Amino acid sequence: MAQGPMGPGPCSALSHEPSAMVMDSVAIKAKARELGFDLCGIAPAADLPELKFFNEWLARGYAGAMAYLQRSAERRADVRRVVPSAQTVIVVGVNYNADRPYSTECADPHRAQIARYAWGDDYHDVLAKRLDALVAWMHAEHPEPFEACAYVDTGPVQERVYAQHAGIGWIGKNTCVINPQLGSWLFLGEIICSLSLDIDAPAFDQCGTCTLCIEACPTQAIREPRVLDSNRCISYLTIEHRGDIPSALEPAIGSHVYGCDICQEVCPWNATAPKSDDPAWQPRPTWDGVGLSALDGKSDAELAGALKGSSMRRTKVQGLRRNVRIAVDNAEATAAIRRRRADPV
Ligand code: B12
Ligand code: SF4
Repeated sequence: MAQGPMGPGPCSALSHEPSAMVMDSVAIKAKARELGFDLCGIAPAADLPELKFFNEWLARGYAGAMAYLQRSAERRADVRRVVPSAQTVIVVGVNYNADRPYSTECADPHRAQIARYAWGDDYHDVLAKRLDALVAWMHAEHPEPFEACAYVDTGPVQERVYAQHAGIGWIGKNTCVINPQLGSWLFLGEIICSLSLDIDAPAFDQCGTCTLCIEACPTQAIREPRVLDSNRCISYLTIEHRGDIPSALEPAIGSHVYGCDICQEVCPWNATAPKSDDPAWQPRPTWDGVGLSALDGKSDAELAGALKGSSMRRTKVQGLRRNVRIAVDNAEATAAIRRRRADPV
C-alpha cells in the first residue's frame, strides 16, 4: 500500500555531519514501546543483498501500473540516496490484528471481505504521529544535531528489507514480514537516521518447506517464493488498479471488496497471532461484518463519510462501488452453483 508523503515533511533538525555522541539504542526501543510500537529494531543503512531484487521485480512487469515505484527505483535501491548522511534505519512494527475471524473462516459468499489492515484508522496517520513523537524525544535526549527522516509507507524505502535486517521478522514466501511471536499482521514504519546506533541481528527465514500461501492464492499471484505479481494480486486489483478489472480474474476475487488477506490467513505463523486492543485498529461499524447488499445499498455520502480518516480512501467511493458490484456478481454465481449442487436435475 502506498500514499503521498506524510505531514509537512518527514525530516527534522538537518545536519549532514554524523554525530560523534553515542545514543542509547536500548532507550530508543523502550521509548518506542511506550509510544505504542510493539516492535523496534535497528538495521544498518548499507548495501543489503535483498535490495537488488527490486529492479528485477520491476523488469518483470510485476509492479503493474504503480508508476511511482518505477519512478523512485533509484532511491529505493539504498536509503543513503534518500538521506545521504544515513547510518542506521530504526524500524518499528505495530500489531493491527483485531479480534475478528479470518476471511478463510467465512463460508457466506454474501459477506463483504475487507482486508484487516483497513478496518480502523489510517495507519499512515497513526504511525506518523507516533514516529514524530519518537524523533522529538530523540532530539531532546541527544542535543547534538542529527538528521532523522520518518516514513510510514510514504517514502522511497523498501521497508520489508530493512525490517528483516532490523530483526523485526523475516520476509515470508508470501512476501510479508513475519515475526515469530506476533505473526505478520504488522504495520511497518522507519526513521532513517544519521546517528550511529547498535545494529540488531537480522531475522532468519522460518518458512521452511511450507508453501501454503503460494497454494492458497486464488489468482496464483505468488509466482515463486517471495515474488508477487501485482497484476494478479487481489489486493492490487481492488485497491491500486484503476478502471475495469480484467474479466478473467473477476471470479477469483470472490467477495473481496477491498484488499485481500488470504496469503496471510493460511500462514501457520498467524494461526494463533495475538490480538491488538489498540482502538485505532478496531473495525469501524460500517465495515464490521457487513453484507454485500447492505454495502451496495449505501449512498455515496454514507460511503464517503465512512472512508474519512481510513486507508480505504485510496479507492474512493467509485472504486469501492466497482469492487462491490464484482463481489455481488460472484456471490450470486456461487449461490446458483450451490443451489444446483443441492438440487441436481
Ligand atoms: C507496492 C506495495 C504493495 C503492492 C505490491 C506488494 C508486493 N509484495 O510487492 C500491493 C498493492 C500488491 C500490496 C499489497 C499488500 N500490502 Co503493500 N506495500 C507496497 C509497498 C508500498 C512497496 C512494496 C515493494 O517495494 N514491493 C516490491 C517488492 C519487490 O518488494 P518487497 O515486497 O518488499 O519484497 C522484497 C522481498 O520479497 C525480497 N525478494 C524479492 N525476491 C526475492 C527472491 C529471493 C530469492 C529472496 C531471498 C528475496 C526476494 O526482496 C524484495 C525487495 O527487493 C510497501 C511499503 C514500502 N515502502 O515498502 C507496502 C507494504 C509492503 N504493504 C503492506 C501491506 C499491509 C499490504 C497488504 C497486506 C494489504 C492487504 N491486505 O491488502 C498486501 C499484502 C500482499 C502481499 N502478499 O504482499 C505492508 C506490509 C507489512 C508486512 N508485515 O510485511 C507494507 C510494508 C506497508 C507498511 N508500511 O506497513 N502492497
Ligand atoms: S504460509 Fe508458509 S510459506 Fe507462506 S509465508 Fe507462511 S510459513 Fe512462509
